[in-house]
Amino acid sequence: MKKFVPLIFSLMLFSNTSFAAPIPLRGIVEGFYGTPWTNEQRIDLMYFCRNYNLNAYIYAPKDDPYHRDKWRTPYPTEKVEELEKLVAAAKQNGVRFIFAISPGLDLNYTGAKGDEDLKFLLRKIDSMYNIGVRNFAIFFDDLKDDKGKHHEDGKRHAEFLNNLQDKLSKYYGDIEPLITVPTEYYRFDMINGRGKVNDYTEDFAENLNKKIIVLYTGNGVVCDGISDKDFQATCKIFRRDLGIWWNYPVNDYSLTPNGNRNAKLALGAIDNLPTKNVQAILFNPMSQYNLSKIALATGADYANAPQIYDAETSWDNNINWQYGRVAEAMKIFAIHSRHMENDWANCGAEDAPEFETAASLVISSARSGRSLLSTDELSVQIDNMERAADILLENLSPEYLEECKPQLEQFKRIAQADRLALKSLQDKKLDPQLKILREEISKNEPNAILSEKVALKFIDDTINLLDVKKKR
Ligand code: 14T
Repeated sequence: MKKFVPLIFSLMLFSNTSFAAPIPLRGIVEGFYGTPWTNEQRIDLMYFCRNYNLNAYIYAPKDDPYHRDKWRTPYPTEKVEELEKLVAAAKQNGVRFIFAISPGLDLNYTGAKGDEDLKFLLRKIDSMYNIGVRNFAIFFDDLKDDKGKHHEDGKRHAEFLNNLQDKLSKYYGDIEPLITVPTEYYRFDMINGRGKVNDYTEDFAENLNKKIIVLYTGNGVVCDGISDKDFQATCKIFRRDLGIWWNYPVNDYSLTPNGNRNAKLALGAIDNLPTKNVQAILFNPMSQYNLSKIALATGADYANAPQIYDAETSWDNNINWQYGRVAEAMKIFAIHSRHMENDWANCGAEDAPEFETAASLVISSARSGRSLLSTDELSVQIDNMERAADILLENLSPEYLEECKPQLEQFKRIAQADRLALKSLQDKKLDPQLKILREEISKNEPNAILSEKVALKFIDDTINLLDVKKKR
């Protein structure tokens, strides 16, 4: 004991990591396009935040007309009453309710019109102040036109925010500093190819009041992480420690040929975020409220102890807590649906790496033309998938099932086709039923995407390999 105590103290003195220092402002930004969450879900989220030691919620649904398109228009009475309940729930649970407005589409900055617009904004803020809101955010994201041209220059945005900040500090004694997102909100949009900072960002950063918290999304809009080095470099541009708007598990960009949103579920862990000097972390979730809680819980673990966070452990523990007796089934489903990628987005660990390894072994063995080796592992994986789909379809509660039924049904179809693909490879003959199953899967892809490069690919690889009609 005598030796142990000094050891602990010297460890604390000499390690450069402070023990479990949480990120000061940490929580959720409801900032996605598409169907906003319901007020009941938001109230439930406040309890979730308390349980997970999160202390911030930003109200910024892109599809709330009063947030962006009609930002000048006051909320109708029923909406105000709803928000008032939510603000009270936030307060009860130790969560800052942060009200965001995105006025950038048609905001006037100067002259009589500028004065008038400032009044509109102050009026909207005052109506929220009256129901108990003490935190506000002004967002200038997604304002560029199709040619990438800006609505406004950076200095104008900065001066507008500074002026608003001064007014709010003067009129109200108890409002916390503003939070903002500039128009150039990801690093590769702030600098040119040679690393020089663009005018908008330079002017914005140079002029913005030091009190105002700036959020950015990383090197891209949806990217695979932010290194400490990149984070520090971006902080340097803004001459302050930044906050992060993290675009995972948001899936509003997961569009399908017929234009449905939210087709792929982001059920993985938050990972690869900076370990120090982060002022704020806000996770942008999926429209699927309940299913967002896997990633959000891991995000809370990260936000509460960035230096010791371990994504895999956090993911495993949180699914155990959230899903109880169906946790193992949920893990099998979730592992096939966590990597989000399109031509401009890339985030989340690869889907089902173990399936991928097992499938590649079988495919390359089949390609070699000799007798098929090592099918056991893949066979187990396929059985597990099918069983997991059934367990979840039968046991998930209605609110959860409602958010993932198409995906679970698709998961089952894919597993069944994988089973038939494996059998075809073993028989060295394509079962004609496999192509029919594959078409069924394609038909349902508009509503449900998962395991594209893994379990789905195994079916396609098999068809390509065995389909004699395809060969010359
Ligand atoms: F404010 C920002 F930090 C931000 O991320 N803005 C939007 C956000 O509302 C949306 O949910 C998110 C993911 O789609 O990305 C931003 O919106 C975009 C960005 C794009 F590059 C929408 C389409 C894009 F092509």
